[in-house]
Amino acid sequence: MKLTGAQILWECLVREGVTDVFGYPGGAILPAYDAMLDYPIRHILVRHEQGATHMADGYARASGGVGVAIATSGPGATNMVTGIATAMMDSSPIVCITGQVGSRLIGSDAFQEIDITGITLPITKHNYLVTRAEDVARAVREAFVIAKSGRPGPVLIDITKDAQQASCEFDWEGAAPSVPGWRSRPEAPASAIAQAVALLNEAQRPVILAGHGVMISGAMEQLKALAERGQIPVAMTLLGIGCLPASHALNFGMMGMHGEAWVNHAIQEADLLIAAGMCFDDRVTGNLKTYAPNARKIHIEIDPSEINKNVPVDVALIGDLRDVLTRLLPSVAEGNREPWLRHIDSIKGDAAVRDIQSLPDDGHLYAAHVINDLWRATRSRDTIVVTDVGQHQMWEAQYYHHEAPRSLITSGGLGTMGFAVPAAIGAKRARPEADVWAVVGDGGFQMTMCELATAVQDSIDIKVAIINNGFLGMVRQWQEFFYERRYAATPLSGPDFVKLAEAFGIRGIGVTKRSGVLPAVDEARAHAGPVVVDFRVEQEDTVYPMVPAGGDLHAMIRRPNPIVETAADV
Ligand SMILES: Cc1cc2nc3c(=O)[nH]c(=O)nc-3n(C[C@H](O)[C@H](O)[C@H](O)COP(=O)(O)OP(=O)(O)OC[C@H]3O[C@@H](n4cnc5c(N)ncnc54)[C@H](O)[C@@H]3O)c2cc1C
Ligand SMILES: Cc1ncc(C[n+]2csc(CCOP(=O)(O)OP(=O)(O)O)c2C)c(N)n1
Ligand SMILES: [Mg+2]
Repeated sequence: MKLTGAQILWECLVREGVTDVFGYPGGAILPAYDAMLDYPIRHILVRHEQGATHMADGYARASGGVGVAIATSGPGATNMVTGIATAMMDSSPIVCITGQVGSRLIGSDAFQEIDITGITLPITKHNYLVTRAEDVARAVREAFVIAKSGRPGPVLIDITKDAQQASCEFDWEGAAPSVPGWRSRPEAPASAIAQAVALLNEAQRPVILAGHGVMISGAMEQLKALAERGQIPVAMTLLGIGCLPASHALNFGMMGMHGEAWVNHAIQEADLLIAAGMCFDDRVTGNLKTYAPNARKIHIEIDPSEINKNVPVDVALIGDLRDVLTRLLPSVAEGNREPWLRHIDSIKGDAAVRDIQSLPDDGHLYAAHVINDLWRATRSRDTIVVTDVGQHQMWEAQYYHHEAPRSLITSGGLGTMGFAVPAAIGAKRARPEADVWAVVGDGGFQMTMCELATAVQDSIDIKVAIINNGFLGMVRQWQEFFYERRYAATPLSGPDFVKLAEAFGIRGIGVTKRSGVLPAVDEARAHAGPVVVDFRVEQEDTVYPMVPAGGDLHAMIRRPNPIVETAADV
């Protein structure tokens, strides 16, 4: 069967199971757009190509599949860079397709010619420049294998205009992927498993550090079984949240810079850390020289380059987490670690009184209260929260208690402001039956709020909670602690978000009091179609605890007790 390169592209995408593509057209990708009309593909027209990549990313993270974004050459392609880097840092499988100028023009600085494979080389797992129709099918098939396999990540396929236009014989079988090494999943040797089991069984004060890899590998049951059999407390990274239900007795909460104080203390006092699908990010370890000084370390990880990268470990189990845990579990002895669990409970100490939740309603609206009430109002439903980056992101992690895997989607590694609204759109397309909330700061919202028009045009029913503190809050917090409250370029104005929502043709709700939070969430949920809720919160509230960057994990800045800082106090 003879097809054009453009037809082959869609033929292959459909065969890969793709139903939704997020994109924006232009000259160099026009042949592909023209051919698209003949295929069962839902194209979601974004307002900026960065949005397309975040939507593909949100789609991938919500579904566990691969998200697809498409753009034209030149500025279309360069606008994708931030979203590709975001996906790379968080191991999210997306395939980005870009048009390129005609192959004979390459290197001539042609109109909208840019070397996007060169630009994205360090931020993709792999990329392709396809200059012949004959090579389209193989590139697409390989791209899906590479994006999904091993440690997932983004792949870019740049297709010249003439390769899209030319015709050739379409041969799906003949284009079977030949990616050296992709079939060989690393497998931890039995001797290493035995070593790990020995460490586990003799440990008195073990802590499991559960990360994003638990979700990627689908090892939630195995992780729970390990924790329960060994009676081992589980701490999570930001990206690991949801891998064990928040209500599980052995789930102790988030670790790291804004993690729970008792979790960080437990890590520092532990005699064994079992790192499961997490990469010892600097937000997690703080000062490496003083990190978990008494602990032996087991690292279960699919990417060998992560082993000993930041934290030297005693036993490395390189392989898929679910496989490794399945092999390990039968030899793990039933643990009785009552004294250790009680000890961690005891170091919770004054955390409760320092918790902003414990303070009486003083008429101010705190972001933590908003998030906690959002959780209360949505917990009984299948809800995905997609956050942006900043203080609100940390409060979400602390005060929204996630029970299900993939129910929190957030940009951790790159920390990309502007992520939430488009990623929420992608998540909603992947899981239409779920309620999807974007929790976003007033800064990040203003970076990609144009995508509200996408939600309207394509009837994508997301709810947006703006945590509006009139500041680039997280940067303001750093200025408060480390720059003597010199607020350089962090006070932030914005439009009237309620009126803005109305201008987009969607429901806008403003909230200034705690008593207004639950009714607003209920109203938003009951409304069919996108809603923006503008929560006007305390301007100078601070995320506690905080480990200063590079500081010792146990030396956290704690919320002064008993206090709440308000703008009126300072
Ligand atoms: C403002 C801000 C503050 C932050 N504060 C914190 C904080 O306080 N605490 C915190 O935890 N994070 C925090 N983060 C996030 C932090 O920067 C990292 O993104 C996060 O800690 C990474 O989590 P992870 O290692 O679980 O995930 P990833 O970085 O996604 O790593 C996952 C690991 O799992 C491995 N893996 C993938 N698939 C498999 C498999 N099948 N089997 C085995 N292994 C696999 C991967 O190779 C990778 O090494 C913050 C981010 C921001 C923006
Ligand atoms: C694209 C981008 N630019 C800059 C930053 C640095 N940064 C991190 S948090 C933050 C402030 C975010 O402000 P806002 O969106 O209002 O959220 P808040 O912290 O107030 O909750 C900034 C500027 C970033 N993470 N991403
Ligand atoms: Mg803000």
